[in-house]
Amino acid sequence: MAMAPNGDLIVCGETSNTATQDLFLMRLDSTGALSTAWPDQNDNVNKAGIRVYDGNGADVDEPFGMVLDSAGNVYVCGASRENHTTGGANTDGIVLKYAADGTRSWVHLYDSPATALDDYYYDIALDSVGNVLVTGYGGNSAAGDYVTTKLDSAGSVVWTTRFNDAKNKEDRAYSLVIDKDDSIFVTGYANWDNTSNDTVTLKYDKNGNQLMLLRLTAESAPSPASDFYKSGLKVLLDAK
Ligand SMILES: [Ca+2]
Ligand SMILES: [Ca+2]
Ligand SMILES: [Ca+2]
Repeated sequence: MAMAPNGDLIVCGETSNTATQDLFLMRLDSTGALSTAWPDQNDNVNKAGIRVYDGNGADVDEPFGMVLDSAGNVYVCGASRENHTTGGANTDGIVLKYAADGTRSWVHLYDSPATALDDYYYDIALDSVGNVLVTGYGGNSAAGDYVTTKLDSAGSVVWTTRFNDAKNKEDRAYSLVIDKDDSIFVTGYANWDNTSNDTVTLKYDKNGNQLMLLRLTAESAPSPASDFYKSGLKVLLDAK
């Protein structure tokens, strides 16, 4: 959920019917009515204030994060099974930009180099000059890795970088935040024996070079015994 410059509320979510699940955005004005700031586009929805993204009409498109810029452009990240017909059933990370009038500007898809693997973007933020940063999970042939991508405001990839921890198990990033120097902090988990996870937080400079790794190690004999899983879920910066 986010607030537009004019005070409208923008909500993202997932809608489904028997054929497909789609990503949707809903823009509400101060009275709670669908906002005419996003006029009816005479599309398959035929409603002001509603936008629906359906990748291929037959599979899942779902959002996990959203951010607005000061001009009212909306950026959404998530996952789409749009490409599943070409690579077997798998999701790709997705980023969508909608202009202030609700017109979709572009779609970016991330599909891991190895084919037919699931990829997800879980969090999204904008840097000081309007680039779009997303982080999440990219499959590999063993298990997945952190994947973090920088896009410019036109949707072109500036860089994308992956983090595969030394154990070569599943690594998944859930959250990112950007500091005043446009460095990027990413947090999530790195699995090390298929039952236990470390929390791993990375810092990248604005060019995607890894500067730092902070690890909170899972205990080898945790108490209680169920306490195997440690994972960063959200990273924030203080005022300085
Ligand atoms: Ca769909
Ligand atoms: Ca994929
Ligand atoms: Ca990995």
